[in-house]
Amino acid sequence: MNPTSGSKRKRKAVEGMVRHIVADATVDDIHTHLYDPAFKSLLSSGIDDLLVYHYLVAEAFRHLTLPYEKFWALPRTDQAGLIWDALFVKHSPISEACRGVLTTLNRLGLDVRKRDLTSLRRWFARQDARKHVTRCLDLAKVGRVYMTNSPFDDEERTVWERGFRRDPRFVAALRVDPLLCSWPAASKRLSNWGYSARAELTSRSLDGVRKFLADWTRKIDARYLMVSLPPGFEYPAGDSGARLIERAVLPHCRESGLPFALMLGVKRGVNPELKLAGDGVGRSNLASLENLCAAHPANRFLVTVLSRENQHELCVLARKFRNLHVFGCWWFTNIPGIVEEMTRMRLDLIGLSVTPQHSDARVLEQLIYKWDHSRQVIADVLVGKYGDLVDAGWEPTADEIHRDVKDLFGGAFERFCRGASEGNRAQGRRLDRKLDAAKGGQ
Ligand code: RAT
Ligand code: ZN
Repeated sequence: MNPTSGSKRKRKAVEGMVRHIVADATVDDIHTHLYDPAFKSLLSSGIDDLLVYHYLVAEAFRHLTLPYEKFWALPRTDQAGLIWDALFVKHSPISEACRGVLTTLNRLGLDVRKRDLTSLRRWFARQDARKHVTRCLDLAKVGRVYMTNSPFDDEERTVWERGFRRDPRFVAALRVDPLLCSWPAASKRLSNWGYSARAELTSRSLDGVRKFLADWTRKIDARYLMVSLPPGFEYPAGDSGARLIERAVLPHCRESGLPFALMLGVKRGVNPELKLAGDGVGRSNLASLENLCAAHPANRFLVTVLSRENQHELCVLARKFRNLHVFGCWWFTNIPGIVEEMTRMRLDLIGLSVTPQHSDARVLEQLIYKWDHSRQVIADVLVGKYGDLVDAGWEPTADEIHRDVKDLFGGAFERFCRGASEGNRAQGRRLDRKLDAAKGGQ
């Protein structure tokens, strides 16, 4: 069907509205590695941190010839200098992560044409730390930043234990990877902290883990629990990870009314010499996620998957299970072509009950480019979607588009999380009584 000139005009008008609304909307960034400014140096910021971002480290080593250990032994400024030289001076910075540095500097009002690292450093050194945080959040139009908080990180734990005045823009998420991925070592740490945990997963150990999770959820006011898991993750299974999920993490989530976020498909340490930059990707077996969602209807799962090949299956699962909320284009999928493909697929299959993006920012200023670039792609996709509605005779109003974009930028996530705390506690308690009865019979 050929669009008439009237419908072409309407499409144009809708396009203008959509672009404007998406560009202006405040977003809640539901997964980052940023910290409340009270954590001081744990909140990375500045040109050297922007350059020594593990996404760029991996790219720079495509060109660098020095041994890995020599690179890591260098001071951070020298590492940054090498990356700058390899990726910005000797070659054009066209990869997504390189382009991100330029977008960021440009939006901060710096002249990137000069290619002058020293003057960039001088500019960052002059910034007032607190004001700079606000400026970056404002430029990115980010309302709330979800941190990734690990009690297993000694530096971070010390700050929580000391206590500090919270910045309400930074909210917490409790990261539990060491518990689920390296239980024997984690059990020792729990035991040193006074919890009844031993390498054998006895009822006492499980109680210790539940107590640990409850204490830390309360201490940091966690909004969800989270883990990233390798492609080989299986559920149900007899290993400690699967058992801890079933017997400690999920009961705790039901009890506290919090969702459990699963980030699936990371192969840790494919090249350990690259440190943080050495992780890879593998296709996950989403039958395990299906089993989790089906077996635990009183739990809610926030899920993102790293492999492009898993994306379609994940959307189909979300159509089957309303206790599953899909979020973000994670890490290697956070490149414009794939973000576009995934966003389109998600809107086609699950409509607006999704959170299309999170930033995964590790350096404060990255919020600016990650959200600039994502907004562009999300707007492009939405322009097409609303345009199709216009062709079908439906005229979306500005209010409706505002409402929808708000949902995509944190509203749907908020509602999903609220559902985890409201509707499911009673059902959760019933289930827990059953589990306890079963445990008693063992
Ligand atoms: O995207 C990243 O920065 C990765 O290094 C990971 O941290 C990943 O996002 C994760 O949370 O495991
Ligand atoms: Zn992350």
